[in-house]
Amino acid sequence: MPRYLNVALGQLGPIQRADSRTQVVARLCDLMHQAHAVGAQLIVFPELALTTFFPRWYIEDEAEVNSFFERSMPNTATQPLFDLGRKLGVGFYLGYAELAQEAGAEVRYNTSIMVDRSGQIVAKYRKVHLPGHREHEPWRRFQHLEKRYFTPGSGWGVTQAFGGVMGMALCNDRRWAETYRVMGLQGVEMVLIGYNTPVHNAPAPAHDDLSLFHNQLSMQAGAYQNGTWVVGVAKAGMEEGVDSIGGSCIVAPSGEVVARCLTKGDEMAIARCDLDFCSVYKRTTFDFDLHRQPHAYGLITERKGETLAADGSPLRVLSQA
Ligand code: CDT
Repeated sequence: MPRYLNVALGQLGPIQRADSRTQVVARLCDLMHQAHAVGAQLIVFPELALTTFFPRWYIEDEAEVNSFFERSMPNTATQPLFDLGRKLGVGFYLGYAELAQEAGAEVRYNTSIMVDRSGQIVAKYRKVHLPGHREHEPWRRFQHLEKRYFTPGSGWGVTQAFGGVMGMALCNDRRWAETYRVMGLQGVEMVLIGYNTPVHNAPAPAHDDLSLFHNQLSMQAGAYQNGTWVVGVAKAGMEEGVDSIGGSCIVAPSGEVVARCLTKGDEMAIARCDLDFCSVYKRTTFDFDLHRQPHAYGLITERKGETLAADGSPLRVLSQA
């Protein structure tokens, strides 16, 4: 008996700064209704799906920064989405900015949650790969201050939910092979990923024309090399003067795209995903137990990059004899 999961893309168009959370949640609920009408059991929403993508601004006032964060989940603004999901029997993935309390201090994370079909939060993920920069860089057309506003999360777990082995990642994580492989080693069958990706990349403007290609390339490679479904969902379009890519899609373990959004606005698309299709890849080409060679991969965890050790200290340069 195949394990089918009907998964919907819940792509959002732009959210402007003046838009209230109540307005945004109404849009999410509308997408959920559309998904339910065509048989979805799970809908995936973007990263930071409740507000505009605020890391584009350098904000000095801490209270103003915190106004983009959620102190609890669900909360008054998001409760209608949880209620609707429970009523319709549709689970969801939602990205938001989380203000956590840890040992009496506030810590900011870029977070996603997985909510099951009964409206219960069954997993939480905090973004590991925070892109961009920490200080104000006025030469840019707009900022990308995720390193300033967020603390990195600790890693990727997987969760038994929706009849399969589910994982989560957020935006920049999707470009890193390690993201998928750490979950692949835990048998992941579907990775849910929300993203906000400006078309323009200030340090590498020559890549702007390739931004949609790189988005899809990363998710297709991650899916194929780990024998997993990958569901990537954008917040797209012209938000506060910054254009972001769409291209939300569902990728099969074969690496093939089976569903894709066509616009840069609020849009729902759906695919029937057979979770058992993963095993064709996991038991053959990517049978990790049979074929991986961990003895050759030591540098992956020993080093941060070409010049730094994993702890960030400089690598010793060996003098040439
Ligand atoms: N949100 C996010 O992670 N966006 C990045 C933009 C990279 S340019 C600093 C991404 O990888 O899509």
